[in-house]
Amino acid sequence: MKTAITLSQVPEALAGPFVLRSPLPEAFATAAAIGFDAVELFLPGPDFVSVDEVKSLAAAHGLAIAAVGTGAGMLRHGLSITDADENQREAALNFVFSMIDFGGQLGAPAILGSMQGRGSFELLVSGLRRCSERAEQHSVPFIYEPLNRYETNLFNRLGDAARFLELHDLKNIVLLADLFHMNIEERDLAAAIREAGRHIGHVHFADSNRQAMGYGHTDPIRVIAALREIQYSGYLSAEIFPLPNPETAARQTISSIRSLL
Ligand code: LER
Ligand code: MN
Repeated sequence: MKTAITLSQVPEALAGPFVLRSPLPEAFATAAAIGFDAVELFLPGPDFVSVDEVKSLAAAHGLAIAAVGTGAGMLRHGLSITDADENQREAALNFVFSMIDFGGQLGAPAILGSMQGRGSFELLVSGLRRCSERAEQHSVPFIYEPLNRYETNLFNRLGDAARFLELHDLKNIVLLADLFHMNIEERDLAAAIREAGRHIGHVHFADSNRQAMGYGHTDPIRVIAALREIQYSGYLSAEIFPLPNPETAARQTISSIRSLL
């Protein structure tokens, strides 16, 4: 398993669970200095920074790009891919496609989190199919993230989402196991991880209160044991609040992961 840390450049996401928020050169340097393998990028859109600039920052600091978020489409433009209005849906899909293309050039998958909205399963499956095909063009998967009940009416639990992917034969879509959402929705984090098994392609590594692992009441030993059991080899990405400050939260994440792996 590899380590990653969230890096946001979205002013509207100041209250969000993103650790590093300084300008990109400084944020990349901090992530590397603390010992992360990768950064997970949360950007305002695909034109905020060029792919070449991200590539050169990543190379200079020996970091990979773990994934790119798409939530700015919701936060900044109020878009969701399950909107009842067809024009809004298409605008949402085009935003997600643009982030898939941005990430794809970096070898990084894009994530559908809040942009799934609060719509119907029919619209979710047709939107996911189109995102999956778009990601396939870059030979990367597309990541679907079940969220807690306060953020979506769609999938709140990993096992339900895994069965949905199988039912609709969505082979290029992987699930994001966000331990914060899971702490609200799952009976047992480790059992949910084993149930979703090979479908899990990304992990948001957060304690129960969405702070760095070790600052809440999640038992990370059982979580890591379940991830090992399903032979998960992807990222443990710290999508957490920068508390008590970004550097301490980042260092706590790394020391927790080092003690677990
Ligand atoms: C995004 O990864 C996430 O977990 C959501 O809660 C953001 O709204
Ligand atoms: Mn998440």
